[in-house]
Amino acid sequence: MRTFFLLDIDCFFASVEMALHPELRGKPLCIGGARGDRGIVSCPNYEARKYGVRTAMPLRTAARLLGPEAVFMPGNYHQYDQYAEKVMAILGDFTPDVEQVSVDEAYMDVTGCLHFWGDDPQRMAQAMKDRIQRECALSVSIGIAANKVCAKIAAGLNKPDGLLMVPAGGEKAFLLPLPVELVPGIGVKTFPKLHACGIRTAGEAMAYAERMSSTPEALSTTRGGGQSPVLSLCRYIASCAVRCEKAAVFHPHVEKSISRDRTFSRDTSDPQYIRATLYYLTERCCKTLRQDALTASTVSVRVRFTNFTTVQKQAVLRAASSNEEDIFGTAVRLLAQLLAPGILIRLVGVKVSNLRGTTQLSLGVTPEEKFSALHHRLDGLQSRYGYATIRWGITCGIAGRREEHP
Ligand code: DCP
Ligand code: MG
Repeated sequence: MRTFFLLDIDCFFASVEMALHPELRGKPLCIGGARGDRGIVSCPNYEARKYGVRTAMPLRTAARLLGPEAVFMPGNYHQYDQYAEKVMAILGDFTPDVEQVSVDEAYMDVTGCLHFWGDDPQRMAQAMKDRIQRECALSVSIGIAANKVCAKIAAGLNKPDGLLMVPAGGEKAFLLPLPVELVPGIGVKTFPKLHACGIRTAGEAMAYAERMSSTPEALSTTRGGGQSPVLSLCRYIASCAVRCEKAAVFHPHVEKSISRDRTFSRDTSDPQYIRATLYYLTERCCKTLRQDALTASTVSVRVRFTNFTTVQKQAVLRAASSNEEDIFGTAVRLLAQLLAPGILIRLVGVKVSNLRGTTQLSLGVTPEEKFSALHHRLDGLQSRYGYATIRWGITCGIAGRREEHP
């Protein structure tokens, strides 16, 4: 039997700003841009959430909901990275088994360390919360359970400043009444499929999985060769009701494309600046490809003009790749076909698709393999020390500007 923690920092970006500027505490605060900017809110604090402001809402809508008292800030991403690193280092003092899964979130397997805390997971979690509060002035929420999924749900249920433990053996009772939307790892597009089968709660999904297991359909396969997606999801949910490591977060969807785009803070026709932004966005796509051991064989570029008309061009690469040299080379040719001198644009974006896994062994001999090795090294350095530590010259023109942040 194992014990997992999931720790998530409460309204992360806003909390860092409140830690750095305590006078902001108690006021509605939105990170993402100035009040009148065209972008979106990346993080509202809990005071702003009381007014209905949510992540990804346009800044102008948030400004309308919040009134003049609210504070808007563009965000200082370098500081956020540093705070996240500090928090992760603290977690490492409690257990060697820390798996960071997003900028402000980590799973921990604390099974082997519980004896230091009198075998009391809640005592250990409280000590972790206290230390992060004392050393970083950040509040976090922790979920505790015998599997990762229940730990993650528990962390989310009691936010902010939460500490919720699912008692060992109580996983099923905990999950039964919860809406399926709270089970992590299920894509939003799947919910209607579950609803169409009359499944709205985790309990209903478990019952469906059990019912189907004793029917011939369970043994039959769909045309794709696997079991029906609804049944596989229900089985996944049922697996979360047991105490085991296997109920790890589910990833039912293989990504079909990866895209990144950027709305400029001011419309621009500056070709160098647009090119630099396109390179930066291509880099973001390539990093994701490399991280997931994928290559892409199709590239498309999208441009939106001041009047909101959007145009797009697509091309197939000579060979599937995850290297900027290949993908940007094609993307920049497509961009040239979409831009006209002096014409202002408000957005540029790049998408890579036709993805497949990389299985070939790289020997580092061909130029492509050498570039690939170089990019992996750079990815490692940038993720450890920050993007600005080492960068390609072409992106220097956007250094420190909002366009630079993913
Ligand atoms: N973030 C972002 N855009 C998104 C989602 C998140 O820029 N679409 C950033 C801002 C968040 C940070 O990532 O502060 C962490 O994301 P979370 O989902 O953990 O959200 P918060 O920490 O803001 O809130 P919560 O208290 O719900 O964890
Ligand atoms: Mg968070």
